[in-house]
Amino acid sequence: MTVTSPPSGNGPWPELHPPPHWRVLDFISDLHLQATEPDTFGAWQRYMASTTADAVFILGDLFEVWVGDDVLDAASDHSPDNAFEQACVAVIAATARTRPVYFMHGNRDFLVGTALAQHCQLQLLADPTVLPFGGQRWLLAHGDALCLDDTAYMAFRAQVRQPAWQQAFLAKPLPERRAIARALREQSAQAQRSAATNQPYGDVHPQAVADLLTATGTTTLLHGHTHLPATHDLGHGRQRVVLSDWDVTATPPRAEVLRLTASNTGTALQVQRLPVA
Ligand SMILES: [Mn+2]
Repeated sequence: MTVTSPPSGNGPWPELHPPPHWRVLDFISDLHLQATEPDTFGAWQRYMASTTADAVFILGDLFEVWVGDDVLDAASDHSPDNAFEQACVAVIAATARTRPVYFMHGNRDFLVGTALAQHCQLQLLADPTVLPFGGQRWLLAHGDALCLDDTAYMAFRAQVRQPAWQQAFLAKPLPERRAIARALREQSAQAQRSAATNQPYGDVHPQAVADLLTATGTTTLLHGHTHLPATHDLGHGRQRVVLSDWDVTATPPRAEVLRLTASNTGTALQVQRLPVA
């Protein structure tokens, strides 16, 4: 089923128009799947196999790192991480055979490309994307592009989102890419430890959020990235809904699906946070 529309006549913002029979949409993000955390993978695998939603939206950082779609060609990749990545891809493919699965890039998995999307029938979403659903206009985003106060990260993001940078990176041999990704993660872990605050991911910039809601004609921003799950009333009928990250081994475990359920008339809406662990 193809429901993604090209940018509408309302402006440059991509809009996704769900088919009218959709009632239940699931949103997840920031699972940071990695081979060293099999319990989080297991919880995600069980969720993906059992969800009854009409569609699943993954709003970024599904993977702790994604170094290029050529990891799908296992024969050319001798990393121990490869088997784990293949297992993740199989989970997506199995769910995508039963319902649409959408994917938006996060700051860890922005190199997920069209080859992976085709391989497992994943539908790529631009960041941000407007979603009219349940009588509201939602704005879906990963969230990192709105963390303007983290100037070091914003500079890094501007660099790595350039096609030329990505082409040069993807041209490197897989083992080298994995080593670079590892070094970057260690660097950012170091930076987090030495930061004055306890909040490693920064938070979204309130004015940037307000401006984006105005520009897109939306009322509710739905995003991940900050690992600060909450629903914020922004006044003027506006809200910011933040997804939970997943860490099944944390105390208490964090693993949550945000579910939107529209009434049969398609106008009333229920928002639920469903624990998965
Ligand atoms: Mn993120």
